[in-house]
Amino acid sequence: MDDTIAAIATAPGAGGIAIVRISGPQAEAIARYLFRMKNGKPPILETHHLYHGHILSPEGGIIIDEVMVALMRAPRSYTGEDVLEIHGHGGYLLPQRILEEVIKAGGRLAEPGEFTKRAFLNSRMDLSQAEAVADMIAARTERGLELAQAQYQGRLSEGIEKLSTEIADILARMEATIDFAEDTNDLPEDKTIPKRLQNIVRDLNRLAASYGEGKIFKDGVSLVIAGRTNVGKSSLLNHFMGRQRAIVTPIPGTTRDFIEESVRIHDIIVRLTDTAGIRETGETIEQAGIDMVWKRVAAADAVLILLDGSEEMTAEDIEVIEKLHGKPLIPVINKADLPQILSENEIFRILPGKVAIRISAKYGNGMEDLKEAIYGHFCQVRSDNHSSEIITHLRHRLAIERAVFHLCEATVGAIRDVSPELTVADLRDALDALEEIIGKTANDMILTRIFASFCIGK
Ligand SMILES: Nc1nc2c(ncn2[C@@H]2O[C@H](COP(=O)(O)OP(=O)(O)O)[C@@H](O)[C@H]2O)c(=O)[nH]1
Ligand SMILES: [Mg+2]
Repeated sequence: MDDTIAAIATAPGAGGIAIVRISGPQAEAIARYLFRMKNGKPPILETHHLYHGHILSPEGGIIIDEVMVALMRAPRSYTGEDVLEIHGHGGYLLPQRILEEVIKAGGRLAEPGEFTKRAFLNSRMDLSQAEAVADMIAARTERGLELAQAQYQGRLSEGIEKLSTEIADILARMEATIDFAEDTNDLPEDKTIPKRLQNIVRDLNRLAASYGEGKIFKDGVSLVIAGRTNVGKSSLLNHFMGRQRAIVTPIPGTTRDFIEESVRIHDIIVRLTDTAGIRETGETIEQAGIDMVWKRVAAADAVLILLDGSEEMTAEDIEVIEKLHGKPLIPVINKADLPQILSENEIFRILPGKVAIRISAKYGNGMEDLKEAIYGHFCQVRSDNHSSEIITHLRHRLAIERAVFHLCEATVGAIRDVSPELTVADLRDALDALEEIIGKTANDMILTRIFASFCIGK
């Protein structure tokens, strides 16, 4: 970390302002080298002040951009190092040219997430907070943002710290027992330990279980619209999009490729995929499209199975439904504007426990009900009670599950009164697992993986 990193911190493209961010020991020297005040003099930079002037190319003294610069001296900065921000005009080339000068002056191009990685390594935030920075940037729904912000503000860290402290306390007691036993052979047994361990396990299990919901809010869900040809799959996608996104014709086999678009239903993002209609076909291109449907279906969180209400169920419909066996299904009957032949009972017979929703993709009838059904499928209750803690990262869930495993072993050990040394080892492992979440024990590989998914300049 003794080099100085630099990157454009704002989104690329046309925009009012772009910021080049620099962090490291050379930050101030780079400012003094490239930046001149309006009177042509190099600046005397007070920390956390904005200065107006120019970035000049040192070789020819040519003005590259009119800018404001701010130096934030260590440790009071995002990374905990000296940080320089150059606020110039936005655009395709200007920020790039400033960055090039910064690199020539001794900076190095930052890797994705490297600023935040340094912030973590300098203890400006813990690892779960660093992850939340990326989540806040990526959030596309209010709920997703809210969860990211809570994590950034340290809510998860606090919960984990609290449970870790409890484990550490039990660990200390167990260790004392071991030492004591050596002296006197008289074990002052603590009967409350198994109960205390079970309480921790209960809290951790609750947290691990919240991942299902947390993931939905953070990453959204994928829903494939499947069905035989001509039931109205593309019409449905178009209705969701509010525009003519997919081609709709009365000719079966119109859609060959799949089309994926995101729509928002309340506070979740649903990635909808319109697919080729499933039928027997001798046509190579169409068959390739149909093969792809099954790949999409395999990866989807759920499948919306669309049927044509104006016709009897066909052998193809039944075949599609049979092939979808085991996949979470949302049955929908389309073309409700036409005289209806297909009954809900028939669906109920083939898909026990499922109630189909009747819509008209062409005219929009029943679309609100459908949205509620889709939402309800993924989030059991639409709660405005946001108080309970929710985790959104698989990494966190796996660490929690590992901690639970060791805590259960420790509990069994404590109850059966087996070797306290083994119980102590289990408690240590549980503690290690939990501390991995906040990065106290995270190794280089974990860090690399986490920060590689960040954007450059963050
Ligand atoms: N009457 C009626 N026709 C529809 C409805 N939805 C789709 N269609 C018609 O059914 C035909 C096939 O629609 P399309 O969306 O291409 O079906 P896909 O093959 O499943 O993608 C087109 O002629 C649509 O206009 C509907 O709700 N009502
Ligand atoms: Mg289609």
